[in-house]
Amino acid sequence: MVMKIHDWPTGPYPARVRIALAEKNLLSDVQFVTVNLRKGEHKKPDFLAKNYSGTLPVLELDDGTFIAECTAITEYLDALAGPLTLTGRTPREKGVIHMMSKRAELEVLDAISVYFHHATPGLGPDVELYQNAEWGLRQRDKAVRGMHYFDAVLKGQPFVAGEAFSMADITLIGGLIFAAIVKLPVPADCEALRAWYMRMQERPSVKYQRSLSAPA
Ligand code: GTS
Repeated sequence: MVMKIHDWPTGPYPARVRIALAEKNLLSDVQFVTVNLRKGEHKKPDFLAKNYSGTLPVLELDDGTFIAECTAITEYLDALAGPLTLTGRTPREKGVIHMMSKRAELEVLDAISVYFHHATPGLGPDVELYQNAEWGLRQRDKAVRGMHYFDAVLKGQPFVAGEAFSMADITLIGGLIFAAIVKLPVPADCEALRAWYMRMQERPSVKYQRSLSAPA
């Protein structure tokens, strides 16, 4: 079975799927196909036919099914190569992991993405056809508040969703990868968040992802 990942190698969202693939030992089962974001290839009809939202990454199965959205892709990969190590085994684990991952998206990763697209040059004038800098700056401030929230969470537990590494950690790692790209520092007083991120960087899956990284 060969799966394809439509991908932008240095992007923070694709990073989430690369980390999940490495965690599940599935890297040798996928073929990466680069879609050039800076050239706007993700907004062209060819690609929109694969993912209506015009975003990366997208997983393509060998039966022609396309799965977009990092959370959905991670859930698929986790179920494909069990045991379920990323998305929870019990109903309680599943609920908490999904909630915390969504919160990491809403409060940090997606907020930084809006900041990038609206209040910085983003992907350049050919791709960024509408920008609203005020909205972008508000989202940057939201992301900083989100970092403080996760700092408080991580003062009380070792991982974002509790006692074990999960998809929620991967999502927040994506947020901090994006923060580094846009040069938004993790506040100095977020000591628990910083310590958690240092620990995350010791994981082989994150080391592998970092070995690919260069500014997006
Ligand atoms: N909700 C989507 C997901 O979780 O997969 C968001 C995906 C997303 O925004 N991906 C970025 C994208 O396609 C890729 S990257 O910024 O991480 O490289 N951005 C292009 C755009 O025009 O929004």
